[in-house]
Amino acid sequence: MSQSNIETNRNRWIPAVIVLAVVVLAVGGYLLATRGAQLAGTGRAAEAVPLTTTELRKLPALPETDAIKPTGKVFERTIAIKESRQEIAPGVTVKTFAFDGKTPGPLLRFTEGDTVKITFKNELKEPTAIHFHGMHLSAGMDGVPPLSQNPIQPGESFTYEFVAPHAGTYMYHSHQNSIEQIDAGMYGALIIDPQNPEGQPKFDKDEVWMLGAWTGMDAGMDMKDMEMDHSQGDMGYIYFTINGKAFPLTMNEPLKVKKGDRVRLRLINISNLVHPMHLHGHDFRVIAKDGHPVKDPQVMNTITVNPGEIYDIEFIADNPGQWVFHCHQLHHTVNNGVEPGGLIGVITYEGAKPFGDMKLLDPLLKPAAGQKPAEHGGGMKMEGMDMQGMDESKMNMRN
Ligand SMILES: [Cu+2]
Repeated sequence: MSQSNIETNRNRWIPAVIVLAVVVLAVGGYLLATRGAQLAGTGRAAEAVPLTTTELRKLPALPETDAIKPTGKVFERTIAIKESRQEIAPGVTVKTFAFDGKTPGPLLRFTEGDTVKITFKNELKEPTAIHFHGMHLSAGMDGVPPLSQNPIQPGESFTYEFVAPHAGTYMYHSHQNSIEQIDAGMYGALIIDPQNPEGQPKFDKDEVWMLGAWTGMDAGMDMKDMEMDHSQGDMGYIYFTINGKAFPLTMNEPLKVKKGDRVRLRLINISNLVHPMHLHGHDFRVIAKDGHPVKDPQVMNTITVNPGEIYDIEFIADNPGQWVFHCHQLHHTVNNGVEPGGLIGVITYEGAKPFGDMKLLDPLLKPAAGQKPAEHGGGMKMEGMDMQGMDESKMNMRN
């Protein structure tokens, strides 16, 4: 084909392209105009729709406590620390070290100025000590052997006694052989309520989510002698729990709300991992960190909770349905490598139905009988990995 023929052909095409463009614009314009008329007909085009966060941003910050008077009331509690067993993920039951047999342990809740006496009975085969995380106590009550006390020996008890300091969300946990005892489940939440109700907001819901991580091993196993497969987990952690349960077990205890509820959720990270917690369908405000009110609460929908950090968040339940609030470190939303699992909490509105078929979760709820936790989906997942050029004999999947 000569150069002039190409030019001629191109010239023939130009009018056709112009006609096509005009047709596309005309049809598109007609559709937009029709849609606009439909919206105008319902009045929706003219109406300004308020942001969902408008009401949330109007709420005042939590008041600060300046001084605390002793109330004269006594809060007394005895808690046994003992070996127990807990199902942390469907079909995965591990030996735990637990407060009164459960992880997390009982929620301890009292008021600023109360005289508090908490006795821990050590029924384990090893020494322990309990630390009240974030609370200003006298040094002898801090639970850190040997700086603040001698370890509580097996069969012995120790009573921590103090006047409850300022209001907030806290936790208690082992501070002896911590990595092993905390990983075995030795932790619980603690709430101190303000003694002066003036200016305190009223919440329709007030709940605690304690974030934990598990190796899937029984408590008390000597890790050094174990041949552990760390390939899938994060630092050897392969199960991730909210209040001691991984998704889909978390669905048995969802955060239940009604439309219009003002919800306070206290997030406590006792795991050794960072969890960016992301809420669907709502924004929230951080109203307190580590037991201290935040002066100008920030509206957001993802909060990164570091190990040992505690955030109180609030949101208005203004979007009915069933929603997830999950860690966005997606290695933490699995049960031993199988998704979905782990740190997925569920918020469910009264009367709300799921839009999909919940039977899809059935396979996750019924792991094969006789499977040991370490065998669940074990080994390295290779899908999506480009193995070309890799010398398999040099790959060390175990450490
Ligand atoms: Cu996480």
